[in-house]
Amino acid sequence: MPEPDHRSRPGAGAETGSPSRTGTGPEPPGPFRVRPIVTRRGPDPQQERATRTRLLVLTAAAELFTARGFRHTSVQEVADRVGMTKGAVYFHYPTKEALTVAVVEQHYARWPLLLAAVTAEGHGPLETAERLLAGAVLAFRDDILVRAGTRLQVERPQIDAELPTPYVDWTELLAGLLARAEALGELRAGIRPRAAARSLVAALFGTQHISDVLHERADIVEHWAETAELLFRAIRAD
Ligand code: LUB
Repeated sequence: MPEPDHRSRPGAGAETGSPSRTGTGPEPPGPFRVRPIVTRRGPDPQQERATRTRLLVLTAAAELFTARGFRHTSVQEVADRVGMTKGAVYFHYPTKEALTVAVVEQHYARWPLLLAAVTAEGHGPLETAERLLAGAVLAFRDDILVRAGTRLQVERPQIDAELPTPYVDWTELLAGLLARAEALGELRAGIRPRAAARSLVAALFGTQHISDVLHERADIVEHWAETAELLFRAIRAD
């Protein structure tokens, strides 16, 4: 473990790892589990500073991973980007793999926030699914941590770390919404919620990937609008 420099708090080794990994209790069921957070009696300025530092590091890493991928990004470059020593970065994330896992976890941490925002709009389940996917599309275009997490998932075979399992949480979430839509008579007869959920996830994954490769996602919104119209017309009852 490298020595922390002056930017880091000595004795805070237990904080290494991702910010969302601080809890140890059992995870509640359901997709996009939010890990429990250790609560404190009052604000801890050192803790807050460490959290801010980690976010800066993760954002810099996400920019580099998005542009160059895992293999062509070094911890030294991440450190240079945030004006820290490599040792200070290693203090928070002991390996490039730990940094990578933390970035991918931040990707998935975005979705509970989107889900809460869309759910608060109070639409029916099918409309909720449509709006969630439209919101995800904007994040694939604009959110550097989402973009980095997506590229890193594609590079899984090159990364010697256990990344969160991709695709399953979105499939679970959409299958649940479509099952509710079915119960309300909103689904076309014969449409199976889970099969339709898998198709939606595959379609969105494919759309964002193709748009990324061909146009750096500049056309993702239009392309997803086309595909979503086709798919939701197929699954919605007349
Ligand atoms: C989504 C990606 C990219 C699925 O859920 C995931 O893991 C995803 C990254 O791995 O697309 C499409 C909703």
